[in-house]
Amino acid sequence: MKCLFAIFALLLLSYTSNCQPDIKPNSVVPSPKQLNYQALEMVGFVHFNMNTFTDKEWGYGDESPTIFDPKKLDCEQWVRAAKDAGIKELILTAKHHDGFCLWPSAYTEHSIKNSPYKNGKGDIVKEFTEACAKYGMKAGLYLSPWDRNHAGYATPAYITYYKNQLHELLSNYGKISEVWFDGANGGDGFYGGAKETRKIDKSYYPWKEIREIVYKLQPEALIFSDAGPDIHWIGNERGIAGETFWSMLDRNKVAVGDADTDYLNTGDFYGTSWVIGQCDVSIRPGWFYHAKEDDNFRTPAQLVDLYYKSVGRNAVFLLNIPPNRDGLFADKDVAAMKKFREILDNTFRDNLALNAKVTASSVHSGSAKFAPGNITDGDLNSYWAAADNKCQASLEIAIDSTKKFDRILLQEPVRFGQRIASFDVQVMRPGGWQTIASGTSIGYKRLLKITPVAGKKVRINIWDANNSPAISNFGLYKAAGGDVNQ
Ligand code: FUL
Repeated sequence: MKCLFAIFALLLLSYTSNCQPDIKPNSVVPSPKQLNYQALEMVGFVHFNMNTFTDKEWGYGDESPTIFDPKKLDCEQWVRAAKDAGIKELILTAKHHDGFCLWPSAYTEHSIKNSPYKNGKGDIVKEFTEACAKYGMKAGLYLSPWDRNHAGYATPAYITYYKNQLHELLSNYGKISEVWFDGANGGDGFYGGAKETRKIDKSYYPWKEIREIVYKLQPEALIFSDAGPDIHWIGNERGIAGETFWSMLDRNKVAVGDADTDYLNTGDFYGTSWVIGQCDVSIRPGWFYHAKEDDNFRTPAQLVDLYYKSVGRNAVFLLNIPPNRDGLFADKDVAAMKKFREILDNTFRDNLALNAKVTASSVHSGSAKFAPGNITDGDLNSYWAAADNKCQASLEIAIDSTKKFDRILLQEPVRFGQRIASFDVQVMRPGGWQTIASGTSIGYKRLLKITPVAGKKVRINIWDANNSPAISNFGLYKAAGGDVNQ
């Protein structure tokens, strides 16, 4: 009987807490597709095109298609290596600034159809998207707005051409998850033989119409550019987000190819649109493969550090791996990526705070739905929230005093907006509370590196927030070998 009563009470409690409305969201929140994208954490870039064969970073546009011939091209090798590194989406340079197209576009002769690759019958965009589909990898495409080959560049004719190419790419290759619009634009080039400098101004590209094409043909795709609207550049090509990073931006303050890099690097606490920050960086010095850089790639430890400085600061990590002239990722790059993932997995395998008891200075409506213990239950969907009128609160987490930790993880339930603006973390030492870390923004994920410490309680103090604070996940970890403080 007693048992039946307990079961009934539990059911009632879970029913009433499920019925409880969520906390009031901020006025700026992510779209469902942005929420999913942020949770990918890590995406990959594949810079592979004419430059791979000319040893350049920016081709002039007069390169002959006859030199494009990757003899062992295997897009599945790229996808498998990316998957092993924890990459969830790959973005291919279908066309870079030199204008050469990796698919047999109907609108130009400057493409793979005039190359020796598969006797002109090849289509690398097709091979790439099929390989992605086979392994459950999302596929994205980079279609450079700047085209140093096209005779009509800087005139309306090129805009028509560009839109036609977008139509081809977004209609014929299945689901495309991201379209990447680069900001580099206008300058000297071949331009159909004119060999001159062509400048364009901000009004040249009809961005609104271009975005409409993307959303019409691929409604679930996200658009990247300096100005979003879904994902924005982080303001440097080193893969590093600002120590403080807001997922909000004032989109009136940014434009493709003309944005304040400091602004992009921190986002905007007062921003009126949700735009995810994306940290792009190459595993090698160049974006494209150069044999002379074969011994100059980022070490696993450096890649792990970049993960802390991108994902660990509320942004998404975009790592470029350039295939070589055979059309394959270099073995050394693959090994470094694999080791990188191993180190991360080892560090974040055991959460010392998992299932720990938690108390809070304030709990929204006193309901179990917002219970402090939700931050250590291992479920990203459940969350603790303070009462509506509070912008400050603290939580105490009981932990095993014998175990040292040196990594702290905090996550906000960002579907309600990014709220916390200042916090610190303390540990109970024999002499009292000792502050071990402090920070500003949290967002989707905040990772903190500290010197190893142990204690029987940890306290999170939230000092400032733009709405009642909420946390969905908290973790304490011990760094694995290769995960170093830098
Ligand atoms: C830049 C381009 O100019 C580089 O070549 C590279 O594609 C990088 C990811 O974006 O703006």
